[in-house]
Amino acid sequence: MRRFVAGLVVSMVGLFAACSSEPAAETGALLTLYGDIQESNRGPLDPLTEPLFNSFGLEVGEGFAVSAAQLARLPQHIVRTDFPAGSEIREFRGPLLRDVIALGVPSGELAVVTALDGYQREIALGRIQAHDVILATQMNGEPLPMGGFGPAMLVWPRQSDPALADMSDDDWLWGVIAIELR
Ligand SMILES: Nc1nc2c(c(=O)[nH]1)N[C@H]1C(S)=C(S)[C@@H](COP(=O)(O)O)O[C@H]1N2
Ligand SMILES: [Mo]
Repeated sequence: MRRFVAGLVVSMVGLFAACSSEPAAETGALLTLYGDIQESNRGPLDPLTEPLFNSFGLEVGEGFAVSAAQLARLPQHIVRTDFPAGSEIREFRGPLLRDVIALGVPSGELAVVTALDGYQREIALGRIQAHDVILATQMNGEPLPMGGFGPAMLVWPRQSDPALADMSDDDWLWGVIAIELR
């Protein structure tokens, strides 16, 4: 009995340790904000351990690493729309891009968004404020996969926001990994 109780205590401690491993997951960045931001939780780029940022020449000084858990805790929005343009309607879900960017407390007026294939777009913060563009992390109820649109994708509500009705797919970045504020 005593051995059983001891075993139970050990496994409960193990369970507690497993549960409390959340902070470690918190530090893994799904997305890195950098540039003109007033909030930071990480230091400058380490070329040896951040080869993709390094090869893209991203000038990460102080940065703000946003975890998947942090994105999931922001208010979630659903955008039903076609992507690529003209294809079937799919349901994208994730936080508003402006809420994500606000985590870093930006002071500039431009977001430079980088995807994992090196594709990059400059998007005025004014447009991000004016339109309910989301940083989607899910499509049709499933997390966005790597090799598909993952880990995250900019999705604009062009079906419901008349000002976006005719927009091209240029600013619909899939594979988003970093956003510089300028
Ligand atoms: N990461 C990433 N996102 C992207 C692109 C890209 O090359 N890389 N191309 C954009 C453009 S111009 C279009 S038309 C659509 C479809 O591009 P694709 O055929 O390269 O996916 O995705 C948009 N998002
Ligand atoms: Mo395009």
